[in-house]
Amino acid sequence: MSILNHPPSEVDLPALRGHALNLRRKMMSMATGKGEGYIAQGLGMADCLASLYFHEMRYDPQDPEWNGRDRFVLSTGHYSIAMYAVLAEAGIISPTELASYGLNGSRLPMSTFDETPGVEMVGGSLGHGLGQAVGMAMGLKLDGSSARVFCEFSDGELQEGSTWEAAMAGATFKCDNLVVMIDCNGIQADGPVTVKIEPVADKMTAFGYETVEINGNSVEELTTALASSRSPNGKPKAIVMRTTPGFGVPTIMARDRAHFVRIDNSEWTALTEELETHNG
Ligand SMILES: Cc1ncc(C[n+]2csc(CCOP(=O)(O)OP(=O)(O)O)c2C)c(N)n1
Ligand SMILES: [Mg+2]
Repeated sequence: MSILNHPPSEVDLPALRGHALNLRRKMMSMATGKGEGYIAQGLGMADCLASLYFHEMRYDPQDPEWNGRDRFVLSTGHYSIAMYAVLAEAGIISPTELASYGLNGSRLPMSTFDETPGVEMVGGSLGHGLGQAVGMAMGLKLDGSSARVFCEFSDGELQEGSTWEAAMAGATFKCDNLVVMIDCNGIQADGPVTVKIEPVADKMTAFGYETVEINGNSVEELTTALASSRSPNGKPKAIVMRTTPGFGVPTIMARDRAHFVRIDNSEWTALTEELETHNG
């Protein structure tokens, strides 16, 4: 059995940046011709996913159900484009399958479904990822497993009571095998986050989490934060990630309303070139 990245080796930042660029390339190609979609969030999450799947997490691409695997719980099902890109980059699904993203009958629907290999929960209804992740973390501990649970959720989901209930449970039940990664990208559906959620880091600390706040588009800061999340000290960990929607493609970064971007077929070639020029 090939077990990746355990214990994590020395950080190879250029390799991680290379993976993040590959993820962005895959996402751009999946989004091309779709006309509209969640490309901006996907591009914003690429560095986080590269750091998790190519440095921090333990899993077996040949056996995605392997019980000893670390779990990655993507709470924001609409970020599926990023999830599929990393599953292909990690060898859990085939890169050729990415062409079926969002098509009828595909295993890669626009919002995640747990029958897709490597996907841990059904997405779509927001505010449920952390509750499920806490349950997984508790179950793994009861089983005596050393596997960990990494749970992404969003700033928009910080406006949902279920997220805070789950956060309290994670601390109450001493889930030190749980790392929450909060994607604070500053937007929700129609524009900027509406209900005041700040200061996110202070709130997570008050809820019993060992918390750091970082630039979520820096693999250096991400891997440092992940390294500090490993201690089995009875506390769950929180990484507050400040990310920029569209990161890597300046024209998408400059979009005012980036939640569900509309892009003409004629624009994709230039945008894909921008990714290469900006990151090459
Ligand atoms: C429970 C629930 N309420 C509303 C929606 C509709 N919805 C889909 S995405 C979204 C935006 C939520 O904000 P965030 O998760 O921060 O997403 P971002 O805009 O950053 O992609 C909303 C309200 C939903 N999917 N689930
Ligand atoms: Mg958001």
